[in-house]
Amino acid sequence: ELDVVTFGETMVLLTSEPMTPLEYSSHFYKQIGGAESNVAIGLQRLGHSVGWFSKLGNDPFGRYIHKFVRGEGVDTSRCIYTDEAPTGIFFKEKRSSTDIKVYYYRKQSAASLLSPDDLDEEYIGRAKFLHLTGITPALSLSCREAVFKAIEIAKKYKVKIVFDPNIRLKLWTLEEARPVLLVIAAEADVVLPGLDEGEWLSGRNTPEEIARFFGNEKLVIIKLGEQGAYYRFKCESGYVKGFAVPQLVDPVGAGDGFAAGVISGLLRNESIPDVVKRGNAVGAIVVGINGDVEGLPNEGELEEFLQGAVHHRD
Ligand code: KDG
Repeated sequence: ELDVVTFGETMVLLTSEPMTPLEYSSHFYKQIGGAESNVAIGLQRLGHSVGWFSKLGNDPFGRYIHKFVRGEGVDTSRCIYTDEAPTGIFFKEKRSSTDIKVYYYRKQSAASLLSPDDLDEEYIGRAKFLHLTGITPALSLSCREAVFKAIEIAKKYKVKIVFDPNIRLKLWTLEEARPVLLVIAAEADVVLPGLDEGEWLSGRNTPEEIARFFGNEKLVIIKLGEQGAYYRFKCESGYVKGFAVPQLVDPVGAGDGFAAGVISGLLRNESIPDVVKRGNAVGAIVVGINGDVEGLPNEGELEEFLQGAVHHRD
């Protein structure tokens, strides 16, 4: 019995030497990154049971990703290996903690071959939540179909859908992305856009208007970075202040940490403001540490942070 199931592309992440342009970096740190596995690992560390799957290349990087995610305790039993394509990789160039660029080498990767046939209906159907991101439908047509099949399964088994739009303009244009992401958002029970994503998708520009655009029957949480987040669910709405970030080291992965915190709060049946606070807290912790998953806190670390935390000043 899993609390959460998620799927999508995880890549080997090669990070250049600190403050060194990629072009001049001779050494690279090998890590992993992928929005969905980041969320899966975050939730697992917070004590929940999670399943993550992908299509991996039958190569050393595919096996490395599989072992890493499994090593965190995430159920990877539905991962599939293929000989048809290699595991995707990406590079992170850190010129400073605020100037970070990523370079993808993922076109026609193993994960882009994921298709509806790769989904185990019962496996998804038994979960409490299905977590989806807007990255997967951008990877290929078959990936997009897999996302829609997963939504169908979730509806059939009454699994709640959490959707993070995660718009990646290196993968598709806004014009291509918008209609697809809006359909997924409409099917979701929980939608977690950043403010700019909310603006792009809705054409509106305040958190209140954006949340209203997505509808009244779902929990919409608009991420506002250090300022925290705005939520709306039926007739409940409000701002939840963010936390002061002691040291901004690497903002990549903050949104995934936020999603893990939110889903964790929902699984614990917390009040909506507390759910949002938990998302804010995990996001704030993640940005203080290098890497996409390295900073995700375990339960004790999150409790400690929440007890000693200082709110962000306006
Ligand atoms: O949210 C962080 C992700 O963007 C990163 O881990 C890599 O999944 C990734 C992507 O497609 O950008």
